[in-house]
Amino acid sequence: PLTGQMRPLRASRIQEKQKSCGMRLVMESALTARDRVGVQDFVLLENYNSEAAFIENLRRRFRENLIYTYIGSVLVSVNPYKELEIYSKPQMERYRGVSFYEISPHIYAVSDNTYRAMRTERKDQCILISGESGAGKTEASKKILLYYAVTCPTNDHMAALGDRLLQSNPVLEAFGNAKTLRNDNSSRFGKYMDVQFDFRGAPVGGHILNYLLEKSRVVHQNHGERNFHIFYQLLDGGEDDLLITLDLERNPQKYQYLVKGNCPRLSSVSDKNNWKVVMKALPVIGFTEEEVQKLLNIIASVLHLGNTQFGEGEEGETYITTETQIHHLSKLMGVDGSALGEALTHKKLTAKGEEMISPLSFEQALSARDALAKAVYGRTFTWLVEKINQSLALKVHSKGSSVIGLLDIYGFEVLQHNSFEQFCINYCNEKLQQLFIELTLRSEQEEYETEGIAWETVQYFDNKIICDLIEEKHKGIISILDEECLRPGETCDVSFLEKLEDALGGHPHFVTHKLANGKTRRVMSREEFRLLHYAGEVNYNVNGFLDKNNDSLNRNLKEVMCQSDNQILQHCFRREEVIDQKRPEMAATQFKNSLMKLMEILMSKEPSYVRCIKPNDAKQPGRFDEVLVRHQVKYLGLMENLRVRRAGFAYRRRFEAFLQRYKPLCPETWPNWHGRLSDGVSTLVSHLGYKPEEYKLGRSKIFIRFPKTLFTTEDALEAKKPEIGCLGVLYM
Ligand code: AOV
Ligand code: MG
Repeated sequence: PLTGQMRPLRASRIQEKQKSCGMRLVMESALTARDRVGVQDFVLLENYNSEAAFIENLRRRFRENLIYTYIGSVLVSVNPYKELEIYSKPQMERYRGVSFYEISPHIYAVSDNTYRAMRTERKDQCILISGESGAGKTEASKKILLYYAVTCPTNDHMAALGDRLLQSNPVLEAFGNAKTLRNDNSSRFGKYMDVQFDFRGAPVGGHILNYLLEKSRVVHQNHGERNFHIFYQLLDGGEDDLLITLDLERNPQKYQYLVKGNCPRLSSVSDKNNWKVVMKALPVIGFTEEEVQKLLNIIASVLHLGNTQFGEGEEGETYITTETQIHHLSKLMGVDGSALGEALTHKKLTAKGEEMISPLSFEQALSARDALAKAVYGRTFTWLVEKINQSLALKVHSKGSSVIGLLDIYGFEVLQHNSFEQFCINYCNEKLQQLFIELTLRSEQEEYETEGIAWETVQYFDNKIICDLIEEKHKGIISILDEECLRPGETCDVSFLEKLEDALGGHPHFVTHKLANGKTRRVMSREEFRLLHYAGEVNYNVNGFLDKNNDSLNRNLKEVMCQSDNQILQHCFRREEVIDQKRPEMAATQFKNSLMKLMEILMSKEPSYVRCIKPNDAKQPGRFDEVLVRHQVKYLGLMENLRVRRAGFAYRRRFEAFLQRYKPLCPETWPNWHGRLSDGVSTLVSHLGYKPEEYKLGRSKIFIRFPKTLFTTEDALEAKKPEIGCLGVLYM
């Protein structure tokens, strides 16, 4: 029970702490402060089984701009959709070397704890950031990187590395992010970045793995969406002279590849400013002037390709109606114009050892043109990542180095019209959720085991069944898709759907218009299948699945491209590829294999989690849409996460830390305890009157079952040593 004397004391501590956190003053007593701002760690919620209490806690904190809350060591983050004054350098300093529980939750705390774990345990770490599109993953990953670049010691000859790490972001975002309906700066590729540290803890190298760029965006955008940022940046920010050499006009509406979404400008970002940022960043990462020029030539070529139009002759032959575009293309891509024109309207076949040229239909020519644009852009993006990797590569081999990996992928998304890309993106999110389930449950279980504490199982939804549905050999959706792509004869998207129905009809997570009794489900189109993902139901339209999975480019187009005198294109289109007749892996299988490798990488490291939540669909500050948040809390498995964490014990601390903090409360442990640590803790808690059911001693940690026990102890400490006690912090 709180005495009259203690209350104001505690409130003053809170005020002080809040002042130092730059937060608003709380004038009322501590209890109201807690009512107002909730608890900083969900394990301290009295009613931890209640979803309503969970959401109420999030809501209260969100209202007070406290966007971060823990579930044990997992950080839950709610996108504020406004700039908060919590990311400054002094804030970074506050988090350096400070333990989780001593200070309010923050992305910097996760960054710092991960860094210290890497240093002290000498084990590679990774930070996995998940959440749906627009929830704040990319922003979180940038803040982590910034924290390391600013706070870590620098290695003299590597001083510029932090800079290069940071500068790689705007470049990759310009080429790999775009405005979607969900997010004005949506990542359209997956990114895993390793930061390497030397034995002194200085960042000395980096490496990026990129995953499946959404290339289809180059040639088509849904209404209200844009192409990749770089196109608009170039048109808006490029100097007049530059645009003249690229034969470009400033108005994006002039370009077919930019008008589909009818959304040339963004209110939230300035393309012109971002152009400057990108142009400044490129040389920092080591791009030569010539490389930048070649890169921009390619970007301009893509726009010119989009404006290349075809006509249909009387005998069904296709010809190019925009010769000027071919002229521009020939100049910018450094290829032979007539060969390019020929390759855009004809295809080369080899039949019985003989080469034959056959004309393309109008439709085929359009899709050959789009395929070229996608290939050129996609491969240039890969080149860009390689180039950045060269610049970040570990220059001197350093002994005893360790790694922190950062994963920032595209979030789960459900659009009006979902296609192959959404299928891949959502599959990727399933895999990540699977990893979360395995690792959080496993590590929790392991902790109880190593500490010798009895454990109760918690029920949770395991999404392995959905992962299998998608990726299983021979039976999964990807296998069936590949088979259909390779099957000779007439295959089409609809025949693929039929194959899916035959193989997967009746699967609990797979639905089509066909009902089990042979009737049809009216609400579903005959071109769709629905997957019941962990995060919700998504209808996928099969149109384009085969083409996108095949991802092929006519051979004669490849031939033209590999003769280019643009070094980047030479690098992207290799002669060997034309000679080699072996079919490369299909897109979905490639993606699946790269995800498997990623899972292996992540499993070999010690994970930390950031779970991002999107508070509203309007991208607006201050709006907390409870229905939307509840849905995310549910599918992210946060309640289960909390239950697992609490399945016994709300709170745990290493003996030495516990003793150090509370030893003033017991004459036998104050000022110093000289015996075994566990005996010290034992002595201390029996003096405090802990009942046997309230706590357990493991091998190296004390586990406390109820938050109340800890609160009472903190109160006692506060009363005795107001300068030490900082329970207020537990409430923030
Ligand atoms: P995402 O990475 O999770 O979506 P972002 O990190 O791009 O989402 O966040 C979307 C937008 O929300 C940003 O552009 C910011 O305007 C705002 N935002 C996010 N986090 C913060 C923060 N901590 N402080 C202020 N504003 C923030 V996606 O890549 O679409 O899956 O695919
Ligand atoms: Mg993102």
